[in-house]
Amino acid sequence: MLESIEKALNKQLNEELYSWYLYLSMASWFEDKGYQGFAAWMHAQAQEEMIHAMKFYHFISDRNGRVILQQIKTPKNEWSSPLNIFEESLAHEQYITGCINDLVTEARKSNDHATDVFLQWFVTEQVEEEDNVGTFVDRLKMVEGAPGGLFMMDQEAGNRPRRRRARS
Ligand code: OFO
Repeated sequence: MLESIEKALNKQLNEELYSWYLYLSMASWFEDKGYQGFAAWMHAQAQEEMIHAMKFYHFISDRNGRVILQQIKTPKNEWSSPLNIFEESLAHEQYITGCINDLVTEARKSNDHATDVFLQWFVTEQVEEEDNVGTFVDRLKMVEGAPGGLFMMDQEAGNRPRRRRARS
């Protein structure tokens, strides 16, 4: 594996670890405010991010690369509302989609087909990641100013089975 690709994959591993950290921080905000359903949803999301990180870890290793762990930046810990959190999650997922797309471009430029194929799982995953969070944003906007609606959404978030679990 080219050194530039190895470096870029290590960087993405760090991004995934940061995603895990960010969603854990969001889960803790929800717990603190009494939104147990949203907190459970965020915990599940955080777990998925750790799975993403480990996919990068194993791939780098399997290709005889070296995993170099870097510092994980401190995530934010205060938000103004559940809608604010989900809007920021959506922005974060859009950022991650951009990172994955850039990686694909780099792998193709380097003729690294194995990395390209590996990344395709993430390309598909990001469609779902953005869709899941985007749906929350739309629905939270609908119930803005209606505590009953927010309460129901929180309950629902706690009960909803996560689609992705089966294929991680
Ligand atoms: Fe949220 O998909 Fe990985 O980072």
